Amino acid sequence: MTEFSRRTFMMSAAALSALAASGKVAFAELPKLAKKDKYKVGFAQTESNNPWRIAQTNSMKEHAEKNGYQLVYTDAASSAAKQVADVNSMIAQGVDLIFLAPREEKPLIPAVMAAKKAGIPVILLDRNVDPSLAKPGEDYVTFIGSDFIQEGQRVAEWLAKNANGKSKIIELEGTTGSSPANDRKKGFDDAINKAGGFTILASQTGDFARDKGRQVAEALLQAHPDADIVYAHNDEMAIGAISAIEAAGKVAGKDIIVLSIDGGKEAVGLCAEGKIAAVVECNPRFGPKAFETMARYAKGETIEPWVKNVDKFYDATNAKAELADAY
Ligand code: GYE
Repeated sequence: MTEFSRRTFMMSAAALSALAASGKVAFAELPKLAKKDKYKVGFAQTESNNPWRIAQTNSMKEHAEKNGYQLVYTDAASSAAKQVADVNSMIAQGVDLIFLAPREEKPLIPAVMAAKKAGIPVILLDRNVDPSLAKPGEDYVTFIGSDFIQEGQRVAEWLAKNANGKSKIIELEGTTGSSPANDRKKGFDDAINKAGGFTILASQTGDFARDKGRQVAEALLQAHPDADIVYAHNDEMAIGAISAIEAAGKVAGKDIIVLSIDGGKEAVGLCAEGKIAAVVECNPRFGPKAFETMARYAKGETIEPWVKNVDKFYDATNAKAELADAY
């Protein structure tokens, strides 16, 4: 070793260990994806307890098949711990790339990092991870999904224009610690506070699930009999809330305005019937974009940090006409 290269080596070794000690730097680069005709691809799903998830899974399976790729599919059955184990098993099976729908923002970080360490690129689908703990372009390729803050904002802005004197809100939050629950709350709450004249009486998680949403809505409607608006972070909880509203002897769409996000067929149908006032779509058909993004990455393209999905909006003005196209 020349004196110069020896010094450079020692300096960089010292600098690297200092950075490592600070915990701020990951050593490995974002894994690349080799060009192949056929791939073995993982899709780590969170759960299958609602039409949105089922539509997403079907879309992924359909497009894997179209490409002739082998799909290793797992269902974490609503457990972040199982989802981490699912990703580890995909790594052990030597998949070429992992599509991951991280159930919660923080608990799935170890899975993202384990794949990176194993040299397997990860594309996040539909939910994000904590941006302070893992980054697109460094730790995973990109996040494909909707703008959840904007979804919450769109609901709030619609409400500010169409509340007709109603003002007391019960909010049913999605899965605690998930990016759509965090962001749909932030987008809505900030916009509703900005609009002024509204009160959020209570805000509680219904875990994105129909029956949990029904139970929580029932308890909150009892505790707050003056509530006249229910904002649910997804269709399943909105539909659960309608059962709770009817059980309380009230009429959804008349006594209580119900607002939702997802835009599945059942909810758009309820919107056409007037029981749900407005729904922001959250498009679950990920297959085309997921596999197209993967192909771009395999070609060596630098992928933008966020591949955004575009969402529709349904209310009384278009729900009937749009019903046939809703998933
Ligand atoms: O709104 C919900 C699902 O992560 C965007 O998760 C997704 C959400 C969707 O369970 O219905």
